[in-house]
Amino acid sequence: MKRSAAALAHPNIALSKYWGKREGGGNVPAVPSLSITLAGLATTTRVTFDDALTSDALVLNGAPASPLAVGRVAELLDHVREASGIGARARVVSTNDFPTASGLASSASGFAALAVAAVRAAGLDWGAERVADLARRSSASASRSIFGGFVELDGEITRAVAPAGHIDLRVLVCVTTEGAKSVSSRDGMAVTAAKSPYYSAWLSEGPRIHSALRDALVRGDLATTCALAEESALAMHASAFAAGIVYVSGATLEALAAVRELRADGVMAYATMDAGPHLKCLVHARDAERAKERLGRSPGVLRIIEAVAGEGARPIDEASLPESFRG
Ligand code: 2P0
Repeated sequence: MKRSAAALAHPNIALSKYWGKREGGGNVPAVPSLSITLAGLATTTRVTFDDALTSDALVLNGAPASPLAVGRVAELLDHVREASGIGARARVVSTNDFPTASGLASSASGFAALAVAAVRAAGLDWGAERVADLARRSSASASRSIFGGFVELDGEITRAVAPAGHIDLRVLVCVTTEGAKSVSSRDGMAVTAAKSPYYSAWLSEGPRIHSALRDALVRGDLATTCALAEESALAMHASAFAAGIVYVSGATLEALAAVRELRADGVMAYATMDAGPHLKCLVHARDAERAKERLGRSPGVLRIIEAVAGEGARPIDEASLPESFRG
């Protein structure tokens, strides 16, 4: 017997950052975070539980995935099997319509789409909070992609804070390399927690910045929200830096200088960076063209992807999928 479902999810970018995990397991973040779910870019995933399979299988962007990736997917599927009583292994086919090395976390949209598709394929009637909790266990940032607009992850709880149209924010992703990142977020945060003399400072600063940012966002204060986002990113990177974890490159710092130049010229532009060298410029929609022009001239910026807030992860009609998702 076969049971299948498909889902689509968008990546998200944290304005206040998650960096570090609580002790005790369960992949619970040590600090709260708040992100923007992006429109336009998407992961599409189909899950088929099939009694004929002897093990879980994963095809990622058209090719069989590594054993490590299959293991992480199998872990999420195990939670779904346990909750539903389904014993069958599953075939998972997943495709990103954006380049994996674009600096947009594909694990966030990937595990969000997987969670929605797996829960539906298993026939479980779960609300978004429960699906987000399932996604969080595999990759904490993925829980935020379950919801649209502006989304908070606080401990084990993920919730929508404001809808996509709440503020007129544009995110300019300045792609600085086409290669994969050198240290995963998971490893980077573990090393930071173990070795950084500033990790304890991050654990007290992160939540303070987060709560001020959340308040600014809720009252629609775009400038303060973006200023605090830059503060959060720099504090996170400073704590990692002190443990020898360096995600920025020369191109990132050149782009950061360009963002500050824009600001000196009166443009409300701020920067954020994640576990890789790509800088994301946060800017009001009216200044997006001017910021793109300036950042496009920054040495090492290969191209710029302009993104706006979008919807949360959702089931899609399997009949609309191309042939490559069948089998
Ligand atoms: C975030 N980042 O809040 C932070 C800020 C990057 C920097 O990639 O170990 O991939 O799977 O829970 O969700 C979050 O790391 O880490 C992340 P795991 P995840 O977006």
